[in-house]
Amino acid sequence: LEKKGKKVADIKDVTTCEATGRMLEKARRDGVVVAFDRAADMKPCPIGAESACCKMCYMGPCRLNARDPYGKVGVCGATIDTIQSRNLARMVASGSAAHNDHGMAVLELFKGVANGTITDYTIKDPYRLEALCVELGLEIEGKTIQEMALDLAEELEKTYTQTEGEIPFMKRVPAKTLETWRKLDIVPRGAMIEVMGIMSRTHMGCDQHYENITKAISKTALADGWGGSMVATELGDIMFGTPSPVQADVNFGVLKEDHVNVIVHGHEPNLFESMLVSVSDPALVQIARDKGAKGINLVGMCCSGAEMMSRHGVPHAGNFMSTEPVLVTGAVDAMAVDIQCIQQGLVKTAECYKTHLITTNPRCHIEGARHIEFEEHSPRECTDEIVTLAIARFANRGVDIEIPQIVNKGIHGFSHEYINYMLGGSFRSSYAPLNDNIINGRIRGVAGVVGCVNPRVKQDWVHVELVKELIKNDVLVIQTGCSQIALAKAGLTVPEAAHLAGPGLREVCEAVGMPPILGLGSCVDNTRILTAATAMVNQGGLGDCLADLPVAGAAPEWMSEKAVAIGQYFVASGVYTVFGVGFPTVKDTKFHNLLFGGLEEQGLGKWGVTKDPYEMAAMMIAHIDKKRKELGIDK
Ligand code: SF4
Ligand code: MSK
Repeated sequence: LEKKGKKVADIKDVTTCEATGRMLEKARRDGVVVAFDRAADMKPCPIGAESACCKMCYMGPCRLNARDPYGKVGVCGATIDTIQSRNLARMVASGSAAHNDHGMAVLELFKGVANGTITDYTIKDPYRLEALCVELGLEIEGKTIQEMALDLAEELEKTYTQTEGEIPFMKRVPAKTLETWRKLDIVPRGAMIEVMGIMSRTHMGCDQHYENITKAISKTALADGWGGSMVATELGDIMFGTPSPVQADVNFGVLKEDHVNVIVHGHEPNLFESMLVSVSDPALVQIARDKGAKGINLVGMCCSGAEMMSRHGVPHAGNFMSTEPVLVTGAVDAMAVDIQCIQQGLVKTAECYKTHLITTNPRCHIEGARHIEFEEHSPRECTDEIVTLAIARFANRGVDIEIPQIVNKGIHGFSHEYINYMLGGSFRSSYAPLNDNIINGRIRGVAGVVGCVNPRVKQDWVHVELVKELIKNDVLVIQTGCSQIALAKAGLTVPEAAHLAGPGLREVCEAVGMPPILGLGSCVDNTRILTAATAMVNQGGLGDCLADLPVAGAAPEWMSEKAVAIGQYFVASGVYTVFGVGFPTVKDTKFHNLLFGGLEEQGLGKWGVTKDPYEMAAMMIAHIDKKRKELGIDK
């Protein structure tokens, strides 16, 4: 790039991940360009960054002036508030659609397992199945596991297809929160109709009142968090097992030069579960050995990696921004991808290092990548073929291998059920219960720190600094997705990290033997945070709705539309949610003020934004303290 007069990333400014940094240096030497370099060469459009442009029709695109937002309107007369609310609505629709599409695929898989047409997966947690049936009001008396599963599948399908009424998981929502949603008319009917509704109302010349559009935004986001994502988490646990704490290795050092290395990257657990079976197949292992390998090494990345690490302790190589640099090691024999957060740039990087990049999902083909379709009725056909390709590449690598020998050990897999159990079986029992510890002030509050990494900020740095600051101030941190991996790489997902916590939190962590940072799984598993928060309300002593809780959320390095949908479902659920990097609105406009304050006045949560991790922590802690004061537990 430099030779062509283009800007390149200064490595020390773009990542705090040492392994990623070393591979960026190698990429330079090898003449390979990755996303950090493309970001340095691609200045974000300042008008788009603040969502002051509209391309909803071809009378435009229309650009407004973010410095004088009310000085101009679009050709049709659309104001800045209409334009930005429509834009955000479409981001939420896309993010919610992505999670719901994923959740629907998990439901289809579950149906196949229940009716016996899919035989490669089973129901691993029948107790969880039964408990969920009871929670959703389904009759279980005298029913077999299969009958319960079929009833549950039929009920949960409404999450997507229902066109009137309320989605099934509204039965989980605390009564007062649900009452607020009903009053505001933001209870989702079904994901499909809510996503369709957004696409329809944001068409040129339709909904042009930012307040009405904001209602649709909340509804569609809630159809994600309490809808498709929640279904994916619950059914994933029923089929593949509910996570409980497990030790796992994280970082590039999990790759092994003398093994065939297979990486799975994406979001769907079924590809990964079947790959786990393929890499353990004695026949395939023998072929690998015959080719000179010591074995086959399966490693995860991004969110399906976080899910498998949390559930089974499968090693994890790194988060989203490390997916290209990991290929620069030359040690990856195959990278199998499914859906979401798969950068197209992987194709070229994989080509440079002769790695097989294989797409597996009908919804995600990439030009230049080999496609081997994954089919649930015969999943091993796909995963065995990928392993076979990886073995062949191992036998014939022909590239320099350089693996940064960095491995961080950590404890992951804190499902909400386990947090409940770990803290005393009930949040208000006498042994270190979470609610009691919040009420007595040892734990100041709870923060969900989640979300992506983004080359517009230094990789992992905002996550790590924010979390350190929170735990130092006695705030228990729960995590998912790429953020969880950032903290794991910083070595903080271990009980010994309690020494970095404030005195109260440290005491609780030491009594229970837990880290001050609890990793829950993938970004879809943010629903575990909603469920844990619901349990806190139900166990009493901390108010009677989610908005009363001394909790806050953050996505310090967000980048995806899914992150916006997640942020909005937390805000609509009553949680103060702070984004780093930036936020796609123009400050001090009516729409911005509604999101950043008005929604809270309606009984929901609100948004916040800052790039600075210390300011972010201060904002979250101030909110937690405000809630403690309102609850009368600030002494
Ligand atoms: Fe411009 Fe209105 Fe068309 Fe948007 S909908 S591009 S503001 S004319
Ligand atoms: S993968 S959405 S970069 S968390 Fe879920 Fe990571 Fe964000 Fe993708």
